[in-house]
Amino acid sequence: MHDGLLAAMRRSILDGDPDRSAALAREAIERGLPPLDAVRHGFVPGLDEVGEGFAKGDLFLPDLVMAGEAMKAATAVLEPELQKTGARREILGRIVLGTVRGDIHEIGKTLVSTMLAAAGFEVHDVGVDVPAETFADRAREVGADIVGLSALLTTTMTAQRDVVRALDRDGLRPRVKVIVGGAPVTRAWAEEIGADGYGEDAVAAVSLARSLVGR
Ligand code: B1M
Repeated sequence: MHDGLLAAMRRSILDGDPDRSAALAREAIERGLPPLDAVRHGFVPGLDEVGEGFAKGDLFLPDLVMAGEAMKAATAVLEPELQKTGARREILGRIVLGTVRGDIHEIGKTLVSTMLAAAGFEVHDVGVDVPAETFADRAREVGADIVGLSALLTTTMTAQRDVVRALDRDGLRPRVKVIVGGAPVTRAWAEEIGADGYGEDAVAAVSLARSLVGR
């Protein structure tokens, strides 16, 4: 039913066209396409294709940058709708969430942040390229139940372990739980570094966070 729209969304990312992707996001809302479907089945396939092209050497850094800009423009339009999907006032728990040091990928992290907030968590988004100590300091400051760590590069995954160690060193664990995610991250990696869970995507991250706070 929305095949044409989803294909146009994918195309807008491949073209790196933020005006078009934002317009298509608005069209999705008007036509009643669930915002998470627009992200998952419309825009993300475009990003995946750009990522594959980049890995093969068919596309270059500017293509990656423009695809990222187009994705950000679309998610900025969809974010308020994503928040509405589970709007509730009761706070399920406090989460400090960010992308680890050395890594500036923000789109997946921000999506996870939005979905957690929509589910009822108080989310303290500390941004991207965040040092381990900042996660620990912020977790102490806000009385976090969970620290969430995103990493998109095989070279920055190890920084997730640095955060687990920083939390251990500061005596915040095991009270503060750690969840990890991002394209190269696996359940086995989460276990290896002593994290409390791995979320494959934003929806899985929400179920995981709920189970860790007993909700
Ligand atoms: Co980058 N990049 N990038 N990039 N980039 C990847 C990740 C890559 C796979 C592309 C490729 O080569 N195929 C590759 C990594 C290879 C590797 O290490 N395995 C790569 C590379 C190499 C690089 C650079 C090194 C390129 C260079 O400079 N030569 C560079 C690194 C910069 C740095 O961080 N230091 C770089 C830069 C960039 C841009 C800045 C240009 C841009 C990001 C723009 C931005 O974020 N503002 C960018 C982009 C857009 C990508 C791709 C194409 C798309 C990433 C994305 O946003 N996906 C990506 C290829 C790809 O993933 N297909 C690629 C959509 C998003 C919704 O998915 O982020 O996976 P994702 O998040 C998902 C899940 O992973 C999960 O839930 C999210 C929603 O479902 N999740 C969690 C994420 N975090 C979670 C946390 C959780 C739980 C679940 O709990 C806490």
